[in-house]
Amino acid sequence: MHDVKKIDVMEGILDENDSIAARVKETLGEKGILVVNEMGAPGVGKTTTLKNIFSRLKNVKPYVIEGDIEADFDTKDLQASGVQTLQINTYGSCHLDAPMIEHTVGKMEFDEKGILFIENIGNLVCPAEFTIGEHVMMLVSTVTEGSDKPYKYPLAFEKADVIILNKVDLMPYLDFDEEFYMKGVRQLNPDVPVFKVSGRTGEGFDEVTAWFEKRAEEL
Ligand SMILES: Nc1nc2c(ncn2[C@@H]2O[C@H](COP(=O)(O)OP(=O)(O)OP(=O)(O)O)[C@@H](O)[C@H]2O)c(=O)[nH]1
Ligand SMILES: [Mg+2]
Repeated sequence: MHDVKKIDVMEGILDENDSIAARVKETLGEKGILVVNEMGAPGVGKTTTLKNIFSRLKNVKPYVIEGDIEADFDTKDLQASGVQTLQINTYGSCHLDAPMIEHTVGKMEFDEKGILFIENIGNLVCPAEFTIGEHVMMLVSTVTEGSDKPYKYPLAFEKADVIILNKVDLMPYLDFDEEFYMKGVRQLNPDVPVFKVSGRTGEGFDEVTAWFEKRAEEL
């Protein structure tokens, strides 16, 4: 016979994560830095979304932390455009956590008020479960994923403060059912703003950028 003891470890780990996240949020908020946790499945256009926002930001300085399991293509891409970008590689973990962010933030130089965009690991499940110190949870979703995603992956849609529906330039070639998609979104998150955009044509990004500038001003 084996003695089986149940040890509730998850709760302790999540408590620790949440208290560090609260510290990150408060410290950066006091410096005038709005923290954005950008989530979305692999390839939905998270980096493309950042580039479209950055080329339109007028009064607010962008900063970036890039999360990837491996490699640093997106970081090099954003650094080339002059944006201070630091890389986190998790080498396996499917999400970023608050200790990783606090450590990386400690290496950054915030010389002006602005917005820190944290591109989370490409994944529609795990990142939604961990707060990392964000003021704003941004979900990037796309018409190429299919219109049933809010129903299948509800947590990310429920937690989002803003949803970007990307790749609308591809709508004519797909069977994306916008009404069904929006019904699913509204069931979970009645008031969340949803911006229809194309990272390819730039459509919709003036409105997205204005939304973020307003949030940064309100901080
Ligand atoms: N047609 C079209 N292609 C797009 C659009 N946005 C992004 N793409 C393409 O989609 C691919 C993935 O875009 P990324 O911005 O790298 O996506 P990501 O979510 O950052 O990807 P990971 O970081 O690997 O998870 C690239 O080939 C982009 O050029 C869009 O609005 N329309
Ligand atoms: Mg990317």
